[in-house]
Amino acid sequence: MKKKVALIFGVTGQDGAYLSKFLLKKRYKVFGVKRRSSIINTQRIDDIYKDINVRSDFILRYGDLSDSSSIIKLIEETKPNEIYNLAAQSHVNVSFEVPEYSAEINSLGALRILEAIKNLKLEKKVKFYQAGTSEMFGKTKEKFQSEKTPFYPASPYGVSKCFAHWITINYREAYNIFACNGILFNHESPIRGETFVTKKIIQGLVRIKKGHQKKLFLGNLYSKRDWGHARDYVEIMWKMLQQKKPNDYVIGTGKTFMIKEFVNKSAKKIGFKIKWIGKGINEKAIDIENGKVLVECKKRYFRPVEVNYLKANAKKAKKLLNWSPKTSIDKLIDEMIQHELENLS
Ligand code: NAP
Ligand code: F7E
Repeated sequence: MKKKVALIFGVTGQDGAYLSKFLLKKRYKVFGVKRRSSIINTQRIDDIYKDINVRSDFILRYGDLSDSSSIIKLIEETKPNEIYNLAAQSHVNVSFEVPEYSAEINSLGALRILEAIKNLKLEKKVKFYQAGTSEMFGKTKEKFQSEKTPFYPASPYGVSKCFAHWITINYREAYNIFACNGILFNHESPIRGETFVTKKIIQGLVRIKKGHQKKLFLGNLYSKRDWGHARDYVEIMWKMLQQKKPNDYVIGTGKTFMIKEFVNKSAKKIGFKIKWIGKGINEKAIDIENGKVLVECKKRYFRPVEVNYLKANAKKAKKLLNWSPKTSIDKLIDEMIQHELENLS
């Protein structure tokens, strides 16, 4: 039987790596799109090449979401059954620094792929997944956020993803494209980017424990996030595209924790006994055993506007896709700590 073909934009990212492995296990042929970088940045997917069972089905191609010609060429040449748009300038705080670029890639990038799908005379109907985000809910006041919760984005990143969300729906309705939005809440893993808070906390605390770092600097300790595992979340991206009809789904655990609670849980597991002192920017975590400061706050890690509270209502995905997350926050932290210990250089 002929293998299904998937085209993944953003293959070098956290989700791109997990999704590639997931699809290769399902016997897909996977084309991954990477952008040119001045240094090789394929660490997250290098292990695929070591696996002789799958590496012949994994092909990397150059492309960029700012470049329509590369997108059109890639779709024409690879003839995918499924396209996953995971590519983005995905850092919320950085989006305040590079707002125009964030919109260019996150909003217009999605539009460029949809335009290519619409205009190309493809032999088979291609299915499209758009990586939406809980950041679109932003300053919401709702206790749980579902597909019905109005968006109130609070960063250029969040706003840019709202455009991508609505243009995906618009092209589905206008041109009958099989296009789905996954509205995914935060999902983490051992291969999460180092500047996202979970990875930063665990990497920092492990390095302090082993004498490779002195302190960890953080921003707002009081925002709350609904954290799941990326491995569980890529499965649902695929599942959305296996349904009879395209649809949009909220994906999250339905549990929420403060950044400070994440620090407390991680510190305990790494073997620290800590106490918090001070308030606001002067708040600090102290190692009770030796009195040293472990965590301090720094102004530069606070955002101009904060998303204070996110908690998913993923009942639609549970009902229609029979999906629920497999990994608890404790298991996620354990896995991330284990990875840091193994990779401490
Ligand atoms: P990530 O680790 O930051 O990966 C982003 C990917 O996009 C990387 O492969 C990056 O390439 C690529 N990329 C950036 N700019 C590009 C461009 N101009 N052209 C082509 N590729 C480009 O993000 P992630 O955590 O895997 O998230 C995947 C997607 O889901 C993103 O769209 C993100 O916004 C969205 N999302 C993430 C979460 C989450 O909690 N992780 C939640 C909801 C939604 P480089 O490696 O070269 O930088
Ligand atoms: O911040 C606070 C920060 O950068 C989480 C992206 O994948 O998930 C991610 O966006 C919280 C925020 O993730 C630091 O203020 C405190 O309240 O890990 P983060 P994010 O902004 O929620 C969504 C769903 C996406 O779609 C995005 O692509 O932690 N925080 N101190 C800090 N955050 C960072 N990064 N660094 C700190 O030092």
